Amino acid sequence: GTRDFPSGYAGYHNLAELNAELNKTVAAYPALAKISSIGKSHEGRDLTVVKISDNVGTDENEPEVLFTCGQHAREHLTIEMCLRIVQRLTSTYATDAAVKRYVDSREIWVVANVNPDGSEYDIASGQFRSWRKNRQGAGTDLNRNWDFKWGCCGGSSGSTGSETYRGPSPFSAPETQRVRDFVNSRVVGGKQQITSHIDWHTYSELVLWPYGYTNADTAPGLDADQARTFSTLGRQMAQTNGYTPQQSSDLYITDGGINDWMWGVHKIWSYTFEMYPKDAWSGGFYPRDTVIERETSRNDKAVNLLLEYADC
Ligand code: ING
Ligand code: ZN
Repeated sequence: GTRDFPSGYAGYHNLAELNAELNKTVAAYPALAKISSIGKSHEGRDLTVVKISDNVGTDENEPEVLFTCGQHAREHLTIEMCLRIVQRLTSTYATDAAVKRYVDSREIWVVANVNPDGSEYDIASGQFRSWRKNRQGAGTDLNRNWDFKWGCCGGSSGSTGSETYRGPSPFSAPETQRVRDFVNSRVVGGKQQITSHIDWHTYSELVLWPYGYTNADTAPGLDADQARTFSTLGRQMAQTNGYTPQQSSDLYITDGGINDWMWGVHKIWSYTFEMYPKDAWSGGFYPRDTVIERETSRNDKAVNLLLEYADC
């Protein structure tokens, strides 16, 4: 990118650069990729979704997979991850037999920046503000604003100034509303078409799965078989990227998180990936742009695995 960022970060895409890249990809592969708005952020920026599929203009009866990035403003490497997913699934379609199979047999949705107000604020004027929340008032933690066990269990805060402020009510944030409405719109004939999902975060190198609100392995709506499936696929994906796999409440309790809503409400196999680095000493939320290629391609196999199992 060309924006005003401290040196060593120009390889990251700000919002305008992200949109330019996504538009470029759609222009280069119009039969495979399509971009649309799912509505506006609090400050009026478009939230966009890229659809990738063969016959991309047609709603086919195929399993659907969702990737979401950037719920948290300062986690810029995740934006690069979603951008890579879009670029890889289109540019290698003609040469990678597995990619062709996924694109032909699934409908893949990528929301590359769920919190554009926050990410733009985080880097405005060449600053790294380490901003996490959206830009509504003092900011809401979008990943505590989802309406499943919202605020139930000490895994979020009711104080506006807190980094994990859950908002005054579930879905009080326009950004979570828009993604909710999009996911709800994929219910066709009473059946949710989206079967699987990864929400990308940084950092710690983890693969996490529901529930986040309770330490219990099983809970209403999550039986032992389902918990085993979450764990099996989670561990399999973690084997490909070297991340540590665990139920998300083993990290810490969260309530109102996106994965719990995706599973609790829609029975979508929903994971959180915490990307590079493993610890604060390797750049924390701001690793140099020299790692982007290595650390996003590191997840190619895990993404393929999720796409592979999306018909389960
Ligand atoms: N971490 C996630 C967070 O929202 C997480 C971790 C996600 C825990 C989902 C449990 C469930 O706090 C970061 N870095 O945002
Ligand atoms: Zn995060």
